[in-house]
Amino acid sequence: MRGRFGPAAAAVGLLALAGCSATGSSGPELKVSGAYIPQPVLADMAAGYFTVTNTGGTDAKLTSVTSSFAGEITMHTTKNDQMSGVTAFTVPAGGKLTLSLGGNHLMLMDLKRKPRVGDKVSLELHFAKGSPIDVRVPVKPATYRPEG
Ligand SMILES: [Cu+2]
Repeated sequence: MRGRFGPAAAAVGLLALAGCSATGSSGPELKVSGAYIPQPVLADMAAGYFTVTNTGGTDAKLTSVTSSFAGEITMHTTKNDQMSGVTAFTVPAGGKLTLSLGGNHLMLMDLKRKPRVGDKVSLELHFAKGSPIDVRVPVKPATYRPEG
């Protein structure tokens, strides 16, 4: 584990670029931003939110998220106030995938310990094609709401 980033780096904009485009430039170009985990009420379960922007010319598919911090991470969508698991999220070409409060989200289960404000949790985003993207996700107060 690396040391903590300073306060400036903790401010949302966690950027991670997809692996070098060895497969050509027409593929998905992905960027992850605004990632955060609200400090959970329960010790062994938390939600996760972020945005994936795709500036490439091909749709990308987020197929799973893993972390050494959580025994299991599932992807959920919310419809009519009911959440249900999904096997993949699409990041449309020229568009974005948004995971946000009340909508799409991650569920992190079997946590190694209770995340506290200021912690950073490493998530690995796996896509149908290309290299996984590593994101260092800050834990925010439960009342935190991202701008915009
Ligand atoms: Cu859920």
